[in-house]
Amino acid sequence: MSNVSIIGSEKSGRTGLAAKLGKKGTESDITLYNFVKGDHIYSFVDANGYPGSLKSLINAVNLSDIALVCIPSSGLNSQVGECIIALDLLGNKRGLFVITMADKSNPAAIHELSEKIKAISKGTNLEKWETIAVSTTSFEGMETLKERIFKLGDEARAANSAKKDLPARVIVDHFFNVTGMGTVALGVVTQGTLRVHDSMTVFPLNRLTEIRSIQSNDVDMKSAPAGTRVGLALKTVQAKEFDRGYMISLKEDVSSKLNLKCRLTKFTSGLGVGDTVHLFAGLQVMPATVGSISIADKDVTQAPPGSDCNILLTAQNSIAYIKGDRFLIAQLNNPKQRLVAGCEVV
Ligand SMILES: Nc1nc2c(ncn2[C@@H]2O[C@H](COP(=O)(O)OP(=O)(O)O)[C@@H](O)[C@H]2O)c(=O)[nH]1
Ligand SMILES: [Mg+2]
Repeated sequence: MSNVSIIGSEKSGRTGLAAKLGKKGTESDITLYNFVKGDHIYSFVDANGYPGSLKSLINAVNLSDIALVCIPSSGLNSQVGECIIALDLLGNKRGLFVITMADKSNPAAIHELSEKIKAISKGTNLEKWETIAVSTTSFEGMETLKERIFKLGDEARAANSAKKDLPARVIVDHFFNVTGMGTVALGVVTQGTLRVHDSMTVFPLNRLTEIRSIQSNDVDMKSAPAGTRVGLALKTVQAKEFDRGYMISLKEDVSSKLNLKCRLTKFTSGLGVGDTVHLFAGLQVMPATVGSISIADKDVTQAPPGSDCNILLTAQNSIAYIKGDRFLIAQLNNPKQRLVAGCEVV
């Protein structure tokens, strides 16, 4: 199984592309489209709430191993920049740039746009990503795009298979009650292998639960390895107790006070002690306040754009995480550049 986010600017053809790549499933501010190829399932996540909602973008990216960054053939804009920064700060993703609506352009203009994409992604984690031009009306490029996605899918599966013996951990994106079945949570196994009858805990709720059944793409499974999008029937927890981003895991740290090692983007206006920000941790998002900042072990009141610093952040509520998780800090009211920093818990 491979999870692929479809992101990019508004009206860049994201939803049109998603609908050509898979069959529509669960729908909210992120919409899922599934495609079965032989033994493998591809689950596409359309960040349809973006750019209005930054959360839609970050959730889609955090639910996937592969990202498709859509750029209309008419050209680049600041939203493409924001998507590149988000992927760079989160690190560790595979992906492609997809020039959409190629039917409305010409080869020379498309070549020029791919050069511009190369230039703006230089120095980021995305600098080696390939660019493919497609059209969902003339179908040009669609077969090449699929081939490249399947190749990245093979790489992502190999990477996930190296995580299958870690403790099982599921990130939850949707939850509801099903008559006769009880509480159902949808999400992705991010590490380990989840098995039917496993005793797990829902964090940060701290509630013991048992996995009654596991489904993937409507098929019952006895176990689900890292990288699988699953639907889980759960004991002893109600759907209304869930929130998006809750983790079904053996052990998580749960805290509202976080010591973070951060890298600020070059494009933010900076971060100051006392600033109110939004913390994105997995699919969890909440307001938080910057308590203190230090640069090279020296306390400061401001961290400038592009700097590395350590900050103490107090979030409004407890969040669930483990060491090594990557967070994002954003200022949602900043009209120019919402993303501030990428962080790791220390
Ligand atoms: N000519 C042409 N139009 C397209 C293509 N893909 C999408 N569109 C149109 O562009 C508009 C925006 O597409 P949509 O998929 O909703 O963009 P989104 O906002 O990124 O999800 C719609 O009117 C689509 O019909 C394409 O490949 N060629
Ligand atoms: Mg859309």
